[in-house]
Amino acid sequence: MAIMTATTHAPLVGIIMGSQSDWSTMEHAANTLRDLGVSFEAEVVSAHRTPDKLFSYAEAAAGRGIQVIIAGAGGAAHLPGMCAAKTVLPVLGVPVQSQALNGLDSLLSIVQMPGGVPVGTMAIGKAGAINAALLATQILALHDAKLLTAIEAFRERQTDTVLANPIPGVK
Ligand code: RP5
Repeated sequence: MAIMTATTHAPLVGIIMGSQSDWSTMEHAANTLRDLGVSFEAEVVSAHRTPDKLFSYAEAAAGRGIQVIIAGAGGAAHLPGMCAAKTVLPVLGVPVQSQALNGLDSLLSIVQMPGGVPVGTMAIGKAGAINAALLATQILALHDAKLLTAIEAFRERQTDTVLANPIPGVK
């Protein structure tokens, strides 16, 4: 079942994750896309528990109009790599912070793809989820002036916030 967070327009970005337990990380990607005005869908698709669903999702994504896939997983995180193996859409992998090894297992599982099947690997956890959404938007913005403006405005706000609060702990 899809997590009920998808935007109403035809989704350009597909967010998938290995488990419901990944949502507390991956919702940061969803929130960032929503703030930037990017249409997306979000769904649990597990490489290990629902492998057939993963194959059908990855095979059908481009035909449904998805342009970038963000895949988050933790532990033995095969989801981004297997998804990338079944589609030529860009796949951005988000290593979810695992309890046992703090996400180092997730990071190494996702980043060490064999030559020939790339996954754009983000940072572990929340920062990675946010950056996956920003990078997906930047990819879409190559052919979408509205999204380019949204990214430029985001950067400007970010810079202004830092410059307006130069002393740590004082707002
Ligand atoms: C991975 O196993 C998921 O991506 C998740 O990060 C991890 C643990 O899943 P649960 O046992 O919490 O469902 O496949």
